[in-house]
Amino acid sequence: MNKQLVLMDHDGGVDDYLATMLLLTMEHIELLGVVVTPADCYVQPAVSATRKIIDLMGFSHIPVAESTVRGINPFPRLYRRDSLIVDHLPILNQNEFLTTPLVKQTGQDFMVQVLREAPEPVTLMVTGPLTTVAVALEKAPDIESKIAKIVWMGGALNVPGNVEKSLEAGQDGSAEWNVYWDAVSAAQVWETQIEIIMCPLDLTNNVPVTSDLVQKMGKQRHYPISDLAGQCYALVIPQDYYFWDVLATAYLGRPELYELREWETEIITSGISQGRTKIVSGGKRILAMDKVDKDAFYSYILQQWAR
Ligand SMILES: [Ca+2]
Repeated sequence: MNKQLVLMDHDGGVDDYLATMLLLTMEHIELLGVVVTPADCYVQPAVSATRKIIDLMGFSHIPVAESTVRGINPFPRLYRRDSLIVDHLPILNQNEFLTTPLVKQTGQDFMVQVLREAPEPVTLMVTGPLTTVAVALEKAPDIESKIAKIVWMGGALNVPGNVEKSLEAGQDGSAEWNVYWDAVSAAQVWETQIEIIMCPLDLTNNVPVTSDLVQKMGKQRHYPISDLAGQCYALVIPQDYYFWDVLATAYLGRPELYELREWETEIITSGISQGRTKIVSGGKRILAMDKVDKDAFYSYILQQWAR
């Protein structure tokens, strides 16, 4: 059986590492590399933690690349410092040396090269802003035909965004952070013909990280990956935390657990709704994950991390 080719582009938040850990357990997928976009993180510890996770999971042939793109609205420092914490978790620091390679090219150039060299179109699994994708497409428009689809954690369609009005002066609260970091790039990707399957807040709001589930990860502690997942979620359990990036990524493993729905949308790039994914008749047709079998999803991740 030919494996499905995937290139991951994450942005270094706690659930980005967990999404990477989930993707690496999927046997039908060949992961061609991981690009780290410098958004919800400090990029050096985020790149380092990513390489350590890939080492720990025994896939140290998979290259990691650091994207050097820029956003417009920085993520709050309180979110970004989680990258530093994860990079220092004891289970990720048992070895003297890192084996997983960090490529010399920038993440955006690496994305271009991987797509050009791939024998067939590649699925992009994006759990951060779309900036690296947009910059890669701008540098090399020919890669558009090598992108099978983009599965993306992003957007808020019929629910409020998560860019809080109190935090970001002048905003109306409709934007989701991955769009808001750089709505111009998201809009550029919207202008392409690439199929987009997005996991919006409409769905993730229904799938919280529960205390019960984190404790179940602990009960599987003889499995190092479940232990690491539980440690990561323990960090964020005082906040309202949802399976954002992990829920989006699980779609690649168990698409049958999801119902998709088509919408016509546009990205608002300026003004008080900057970063909003707005439903507009005549806009780009995208597919949004609309429903998920939550219990089956919870069981799936527990089972995948039991290793
Ligand atoms: Ca993310």
